[in-house]
Amino acid sequence: MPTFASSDQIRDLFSRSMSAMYKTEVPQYGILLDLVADINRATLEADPGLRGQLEAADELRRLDVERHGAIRLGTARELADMRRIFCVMGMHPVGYYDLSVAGVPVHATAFRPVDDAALRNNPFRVFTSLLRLDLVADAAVREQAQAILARRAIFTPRALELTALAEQAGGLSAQQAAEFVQEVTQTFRWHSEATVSHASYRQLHGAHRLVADVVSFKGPHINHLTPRTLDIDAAQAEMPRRGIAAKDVVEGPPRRRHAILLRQTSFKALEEPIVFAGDGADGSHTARFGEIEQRGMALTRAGRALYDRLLAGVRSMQGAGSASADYSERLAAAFREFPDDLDTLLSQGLAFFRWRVADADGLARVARSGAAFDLDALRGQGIVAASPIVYEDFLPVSAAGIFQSNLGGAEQKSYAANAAQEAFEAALGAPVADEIALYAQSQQASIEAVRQQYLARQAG
Ligand code: OOG
Ligand code: NI
Repeated sequence: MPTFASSDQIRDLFSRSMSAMYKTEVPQYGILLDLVADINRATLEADPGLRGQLEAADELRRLDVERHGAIRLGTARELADMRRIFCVMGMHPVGYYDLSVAGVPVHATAFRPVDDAALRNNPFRVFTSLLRLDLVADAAVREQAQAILARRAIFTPRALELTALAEQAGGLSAQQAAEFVQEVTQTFRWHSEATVSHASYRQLHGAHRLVADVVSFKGPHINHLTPRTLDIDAAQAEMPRRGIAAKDVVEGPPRRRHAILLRQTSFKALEEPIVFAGDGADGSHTARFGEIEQRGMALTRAGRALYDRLLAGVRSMQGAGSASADYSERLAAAFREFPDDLDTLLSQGLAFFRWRVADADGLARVARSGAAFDLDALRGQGIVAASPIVYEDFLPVSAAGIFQSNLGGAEQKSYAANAAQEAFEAALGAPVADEIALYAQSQQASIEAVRQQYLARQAG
């Protein structure tokens, strides 16, 4: 039996490799990393309770390596190969995001680890969009884009070879894994030479800026990498102090005592010089930016429905990214309806929790008394504890806001709501997992583990 590098190890290597590359490509990203590290350190020092909570949930370890990236692919074939490659790193497609409702001609999934141990190790995730040429009205542009995309190969031959090898052999050796990571990283590099002429670029751009971004280059450059902060409002305030212009509003829910889902802010995409093909004309393109996020607890279907309803009252999908001056007050006012204490969130079934034994002696005492297993009673006595499960996914309205703040306010195409999950899954070559079902499983597994300990004490 050969020894394989674990998928956790490969993912960790890959996320570090991408981070190192993006730091040299976009120096502002390095500034964001330092800023987030400083704020996280200060937040933990000021709030020992939070530190203890994160430590108990074994979440402190992953904080420094935690980030997500985003890429935009052009064809079904690219997406299907991407799925195979991410699978080697233990990253699987979770969730379906339809961005057409927000005027962006893509749909997407998030590749991420799905099991608890892998998430604790390194939760690296990549928001992966697929261009939808079917939403481009101009047939000539559509065909031109298709023809250009059909000619390109975004993965190196060696990356695909090593992927096939991993699939056949069931893994990669440490040496192969290092080579694999290096090869795959190449795909996401920035190319300052476009593969199309300036005239073609302008045509593609006319259809939608996203079309130009996906079609005009050799490959899908990583367009941002996002570290996780423990206090996004502090991060937002610190960005201008370090010479970075933050977008106006923080996406997602308002600030709360107990954070839910995901809050995000970003700085605008850089205008970068491009040399075009054929005519050799100089021009520029804006695609790459920086983002910071704060993660809160995962919500149940009921909790998510409440979130979506409250958010929709404040902001429509169409208006995402262009918020009015009193937006944060209106947001805060709307969310007063969303309970902000853990007991209520738990008892009303609004959020997911991970259960654990907090007092093993107490558990043994109650178990031996012959009482039937009663989770709520045990929690009431402080014998078991429940802490919120972190939200590992993305939010479509926020993603739309992020896309739009980087497309410039002028870009406001509207497409009819047009979810096409089946077509996406056909392109992907696999179904996407339902993220809410994953959180429910994880909660259930934690309850089952507590119950097993209880039964073992009862028997022993
Ligand atoms: C992806 C935007 C979505 C997020 O954090 O919601 C995203 C993109 O711009 O390609 O990364
Ligand atoms: Ni992002």
